[in-house]
Amino acid sequence: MPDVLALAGGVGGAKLAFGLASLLPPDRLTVVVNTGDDDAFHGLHVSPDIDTVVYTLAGKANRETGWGRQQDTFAALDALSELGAETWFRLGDRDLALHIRRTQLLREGHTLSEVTRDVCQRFGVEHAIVPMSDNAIRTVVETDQGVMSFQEYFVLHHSEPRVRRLVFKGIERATPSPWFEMAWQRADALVICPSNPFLSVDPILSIPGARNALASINGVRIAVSPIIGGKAVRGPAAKLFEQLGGGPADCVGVARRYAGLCTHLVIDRVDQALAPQIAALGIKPVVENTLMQTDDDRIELARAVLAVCETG
Ligand code: FO1
Repeated sequence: MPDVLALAGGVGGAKLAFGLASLLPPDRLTVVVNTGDDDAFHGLHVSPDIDTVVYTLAGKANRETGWGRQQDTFAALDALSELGAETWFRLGDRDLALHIRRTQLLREGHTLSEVTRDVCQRFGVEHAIVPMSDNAIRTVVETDQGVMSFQEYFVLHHSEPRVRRLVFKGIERATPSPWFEMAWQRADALVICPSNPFLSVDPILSIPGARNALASINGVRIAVSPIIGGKAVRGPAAKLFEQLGGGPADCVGVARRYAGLCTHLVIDRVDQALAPQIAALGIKPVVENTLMQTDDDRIELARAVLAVCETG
């Protein structure tokens, strides 16, 4: 059984992480999560991608949105709105409890890695879900409508502004979290979940030393394309290919971004005709159903990914 290091962003990443966690024992999987989307709301530290992965693995995620907790209520947010606070970022009551607790523990001097580990234990998640770094790294989006935080771009402005550049503020001085570094030293397979290559995966790869260390993992290094039939399952990944000069939004564009890092790329059956172009980039295409609508879909895709990890 391979020792897997998986890279994940929010909803798409969490779905494959769920599949991997269903098949691998806890000591064989580390999920390293993007924290570039982290932000402060109402004085609280919110880590949306970590929470999405934790809630999903804990069986607590809102299945309609993919983020936030199932059956949450919004009484606190309504009360905040009454008091004049901005409430475009929808934090449910139960979700808020996590941000209050996280903020309190961070203020007491604990690292984000330690807080995340504690939360996982309390939610009964045995697999390691770790932040990419314990340093503050913030994705700043430079657009035709001004410079904004990632959540302002994504939630407040619905990813509508045209993106000119992404800046991962704080990345130059950031170090990988201790569990990320341990995982890349130990892993014999790398799995890049179907997360946004620009907004979710690139921050992780941009931590000094990370991309080279991951490229040195001696084994299969496999990504799953988040682009199916030229469209992103969710979010702005497709338009970012066009806006940030990555060529057309298709799985070949995804392969180009991971060339030199990945040995394999899983593409959807609808993209089968593009397989030769991926092979021409030196990446082995693997054709599967990649749309994860049910828990069974998540597990089946994870099974296919792990089969490649074992056989190469
Ligand atoms: N996404 C939205 O589209 N609208 C929201 O109001 C929103 C609130 C929210 C609260 C907590 C949380 O953990 C995630 C939340 N998200 C929301 C999702 C979040 O913006 C994205 O998942 C990412 O950061 C991109 O991966």
